[in-house]
Amino acid sequence: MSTRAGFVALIGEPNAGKSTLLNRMVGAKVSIVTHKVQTTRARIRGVAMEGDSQIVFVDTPGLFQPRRRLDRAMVAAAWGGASDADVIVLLIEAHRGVTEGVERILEGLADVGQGRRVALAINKIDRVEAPRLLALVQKMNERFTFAETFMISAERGHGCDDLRRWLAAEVPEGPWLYPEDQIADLPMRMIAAEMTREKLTLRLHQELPYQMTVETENWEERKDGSARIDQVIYVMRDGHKGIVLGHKGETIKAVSKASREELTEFLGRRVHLFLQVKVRPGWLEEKERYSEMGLEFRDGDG
Ligand SMILES: Nc1nc2c(ncn2[C@@H]2O[C@H](COP(=O)(O)OP(=O)(O)OP(=O)(O)O)[C@@H](O)[C@H]2O)c(=O)[nH]1
Ligand SMILES: [Mg+2]
Repeated sequence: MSTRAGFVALIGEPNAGKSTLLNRMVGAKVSIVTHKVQTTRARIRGVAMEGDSQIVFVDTPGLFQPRRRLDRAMVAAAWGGASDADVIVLLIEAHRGVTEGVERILEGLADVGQGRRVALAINKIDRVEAPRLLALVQKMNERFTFAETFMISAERGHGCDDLRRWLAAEVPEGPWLYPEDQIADLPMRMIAAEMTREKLTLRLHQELPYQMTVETENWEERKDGSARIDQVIYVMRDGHKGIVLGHKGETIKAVSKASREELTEFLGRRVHLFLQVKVRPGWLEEKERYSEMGLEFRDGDG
């Protein structure tokens, strides 16, 4: 019997539920999720098996109109993910319908979708009534030739098995690309940094999550089987540092605890996590920060 394997890019506006879907497909939390937009910053791969098919899901940053250098690098990574994939799944939110952002993505797809199968996944169906959903399916299919339309709830799992089965038949014949038991291919140090960034994003308000980044500086395996992980949180201003630390250090303590707990569960062993906050006004313009995030830094792109 022949095997199949291929890449499936999940694209859509920020907050559409791409990372939630990736985690659901893989069956583990590989990509971080928050209720805020622009959570995912780089391409994140998660591997799912379905019968004889290996589906490599590529979670991408949301597509929006970029302003800053970081935004542009994120959007470029997302379109790059789509153009490298065998199949593209466009996620839209059932309750928001065809937004301006969705219109712009459809324009982009007219180009990037050429010669590629593109499926539509209407997500968050738990938030709308059936008649509205059917009208949306029709409207979207008038705008673009989707190979198939799925109505799903990534959070609750509705429709996700159907989508996975369909994708398993869509990826090309060929040998598997990863060992059967591998679920992600992001370096552990990056997954660990992402977990801390998620906890920070959940606790910090307004613009602050967009003005910080987290890096794992050091990872030490200890003789007793535990891991010591040192991370740096880069912020842009002194005032931000104070907010991240919180009154009497309460915020950073809570973040550290939540991140450590999740890392402990993920790694299946004890974790000692040390967080440090550094003020770095120009981090958004530093090449090294981008490579740590898994993004491309293009000169003259400022
Ligand atoms: N009600 C409902 N909420 C959902 C569903 N799927 C995802 N969400 C929520 O939508 C929010 C955004 O989810 P993410 O998975 O982070 O979205 P994303 O598309 O990866 O967002 P970016 O990384 O910012 O581009 C989170 O609060 C999720 O819990 C769903 O099926 N139903
Ligand atoms: Mg995401």
